[in-house]
Amino acid sequence: GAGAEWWRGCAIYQIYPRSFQDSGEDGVGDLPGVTARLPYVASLGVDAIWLSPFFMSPMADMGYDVSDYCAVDPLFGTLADFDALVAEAHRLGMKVIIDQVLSHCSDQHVWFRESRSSRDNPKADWYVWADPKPDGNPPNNWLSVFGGPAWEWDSTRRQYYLHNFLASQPDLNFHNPEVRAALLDTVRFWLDRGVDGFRLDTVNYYFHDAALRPNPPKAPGGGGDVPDTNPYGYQQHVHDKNQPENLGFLREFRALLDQYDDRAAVGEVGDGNGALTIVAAYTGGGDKLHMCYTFDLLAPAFSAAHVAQCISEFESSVVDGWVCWAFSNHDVQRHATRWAGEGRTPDAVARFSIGLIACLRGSICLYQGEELGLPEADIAFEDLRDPYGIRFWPAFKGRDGCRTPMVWDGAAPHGGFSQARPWLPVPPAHLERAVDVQQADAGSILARYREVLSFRKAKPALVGGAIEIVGQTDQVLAFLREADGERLLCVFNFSADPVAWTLPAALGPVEALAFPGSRAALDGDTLTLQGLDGFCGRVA
Ligand code: TEU
Repeated sequence: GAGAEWWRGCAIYQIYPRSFQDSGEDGVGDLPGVTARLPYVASLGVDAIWLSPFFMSPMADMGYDVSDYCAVDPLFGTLADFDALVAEAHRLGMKVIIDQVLSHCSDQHVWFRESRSSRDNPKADWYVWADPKPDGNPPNNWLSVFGGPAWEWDSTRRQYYLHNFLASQPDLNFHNPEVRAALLDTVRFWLDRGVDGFRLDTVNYYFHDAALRPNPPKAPGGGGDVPDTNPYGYQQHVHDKNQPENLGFLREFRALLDQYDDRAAVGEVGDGNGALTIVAAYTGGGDKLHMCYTFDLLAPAFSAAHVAQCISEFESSVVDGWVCWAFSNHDVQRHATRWAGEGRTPDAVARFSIGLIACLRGSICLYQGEELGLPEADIAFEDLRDPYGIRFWPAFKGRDGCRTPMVWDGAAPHGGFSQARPWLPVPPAHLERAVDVQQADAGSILARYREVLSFRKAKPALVGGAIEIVGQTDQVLAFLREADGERLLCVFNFSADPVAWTLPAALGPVEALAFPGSRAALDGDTLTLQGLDGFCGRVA
């Protein structure tokens, strides 16, 4: 309600519009399709949806290359369709968070067309242009996340421009106040249309070092601050991201949001070690972002020690900031597959992980299809659409394996996603996990998601309480959550084998709660957990 910090501890459901529901016949999902499925989303018990980009775009990076920030791409519908979507979400009691890709835009945006037309046009300085070195090479050694140098030669201006992602995604020059004002105008456009919040794409890349100092090198696998996935080289990203000026812009951005009631923003901090300390900086003080997420739990690491480290790193660096945890999204392998192995099945991982994320301190982001326990799809090279995957196949197969369409009806063609051949194929193995199949089964993964989310929502200690780690072994992580005088003990067994764990004596008596799906047994001070089991109990 008004004034309440709805974002603190909320559950966000990420929708990738291209793959949610096609209401037309082109095999691509769209906004009316999303609207038609919102009652299902609300039935999960989430508080908000995050819509991946639906803006005008040549779709070189599936919409993360925006050519008009204030228009809906015809592939997805119209502004009227968007308004209808927001109205329906609000009717169902859900907030709407949209994706703002402010760091870069498409090379087809009119701003960039003008900027590249000459060295002295009014927008000449809206992007990051630099002269070549005397030998013709790029001005420095910065690398693009998507491979190769972060500089592209432009033969008209006879200069290079910066792109941290595709060459068709030129980086906007945040040092120019006109650029910042123009971007904030686009944010205002959507605020006025009634959106409740924003997911800020690559928020750590907004500013660059104006002196263009080279990044220091890093040995492959040699540690350093950023584990670099760029097969073209390794470097520490010191001067091309996380610049101190970012904080000033985030304050400008927040001041705009605060002119409206109850709006919130979540930033994407794609970084290596230390990302959670950046989250602390970007969310502390109450005058910047409300929350951020990192890739710490979107990574392959799956262990009690890793989750404990993430909790500790965040809790020790953060005074008053807030984190949003995610196990899956449209950029990484689905976690049911990523964390399977060593006796862990994808199904068991899915059931375990919703319990775990529901008990973590922070808001939580769920990615469409994870509530069905969807495994990563195996996409043939000929079917790939992600430019990142096409470039690096087979060393890196790209991000299409997590972007295949939702499966609604196990008996319908393409799982009920579309009448037409979908833009990415629906894996046959996904059909038996379709929504209609799981709705009919009280013991399904989908049912588990609903039960766990409802369990969490009813417990202020889980939604917003403090956290303290009280036990950690090779297999087990135990922590306390506390709010309003209620203390909850949460214990998780990350191994596929049963394990007995002794409650700390200092805790006192604990009463087991009906934590959905738990197979744990508490006997005196001994808690026996089955493989990939969770427990939640009330401390007297
Ligand atoms: O992602 C930024 C980002 O950090 C990812 O590129 C990540 O490193 C990679 O996907 C891991 O495999 C955001 C969007 O989420 C992504 O979809 C876009 O491609 C990217 O920005 C560029 O806009």
